[in-house]
Amino acid sequence: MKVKFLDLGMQPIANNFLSDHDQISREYMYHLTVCFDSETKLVSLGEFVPPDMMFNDSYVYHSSLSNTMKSHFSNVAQALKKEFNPFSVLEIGSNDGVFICHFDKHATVAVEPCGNFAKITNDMGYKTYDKFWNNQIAKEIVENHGKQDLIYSANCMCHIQNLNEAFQSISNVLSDDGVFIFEDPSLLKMIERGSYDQIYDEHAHIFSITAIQNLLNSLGLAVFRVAKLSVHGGSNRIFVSRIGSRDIEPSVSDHLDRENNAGLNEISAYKNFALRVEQSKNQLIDLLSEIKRKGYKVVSYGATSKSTTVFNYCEINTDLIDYIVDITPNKQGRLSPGMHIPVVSPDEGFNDSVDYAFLGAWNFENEIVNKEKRFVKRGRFISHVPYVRFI
Ligand code: DWN
Repeated sequence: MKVKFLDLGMQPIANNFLSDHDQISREYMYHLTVCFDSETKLVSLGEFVPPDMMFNDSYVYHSSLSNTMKSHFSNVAQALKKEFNPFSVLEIGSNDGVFICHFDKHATVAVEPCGNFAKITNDMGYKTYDKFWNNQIAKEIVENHGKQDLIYSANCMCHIQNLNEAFQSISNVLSDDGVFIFEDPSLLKMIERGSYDQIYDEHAHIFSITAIQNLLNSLGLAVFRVAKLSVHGGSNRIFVSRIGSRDIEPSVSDHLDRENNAGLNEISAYKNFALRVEQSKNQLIDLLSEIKRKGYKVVSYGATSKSTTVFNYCEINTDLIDYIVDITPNKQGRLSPGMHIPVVSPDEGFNDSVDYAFLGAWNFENEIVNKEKRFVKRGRFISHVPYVRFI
């Protein structure tokens, strides 16, 4: 039975940065709610947005724009090559090629539904299918490239609404003793940190290991290792093989125990989380209002999908945040989804006139604080994770 535990109100498409009045007047909004399934233990959105409204030729998020993520993907690529020595590699959701660029072009194939990004990796020489991951493309890959020894996917499986089909298709493409490795935000970390902004249209599900194990087992697949990652506010890297083909390592039961102890298998933990989310909203509005009342200039740093959730849920607009700075060229010169806060480059907007900066990209706190040493001497960053505070 699915139980709704959180209501984040009407929300826009998190990465739909707007460039003109026509786009503003046609802006798509949907009701963002979150449910817990008491049988499968899966946490999912109450309403899904049609995938091609989110992932298309105008998609703006580039994984390689952060040094943290560039070295993260370089490290994982080296480690996987060393441990599994795969003959063939498939990446699902290859974005700008930040992971596959470490593999041999002739032994690697990718699937990426955002045409602008599929073009980048095709131009780099990696065969990339400009398609959503499903049964159909899985068949095409087996026909054209054979079964795959290593299937990797980062921050993509949780975007796929029909998980049964997605995992079944992976099983169909995986070679008999192949490994499927995927990483996505951790539900446990989200609950512990109160980081409700992990919830937006693209994140159709937030995974616990418990829910993933239930799903995969029913398809003849097993989780044999789980690694905790610090990226994206706390993620899990989940290692999967066919049931019986590898020993299950202690990290799996460690994670299952931790989730159980945190109450993730019961609805009450989610209801408590919802109360904390409401407190966080009130505290953030109070803090920003107080600073504004005193006449200070406040901007936001990082026009993230996460900050779309925060700003729309808390109804934070240009009364409280003057503008957002972000290094992504495709976001600059546009208005943020829903609240229509202007986005400019850090070179243009992050200058001595800024007193406070809300860290929309709080998951890159170290990288950004190190980069902005000059600001830190004078102004202050604000974060709402794990609670509303000055950094
Ligand atoms: O799964 C997803 C994750 C991986 O990325 C997607 N659904 C969409 C996206 O979510 P996000 O927008 O919340 O991701 P980030 O990685 O937190 O976005 C960081 C933003 O901050 C980017 O727009 C780049 C920007 N940035 C910046 O302006 N200066 C980042 C850094 C590190 C900087 O120094």
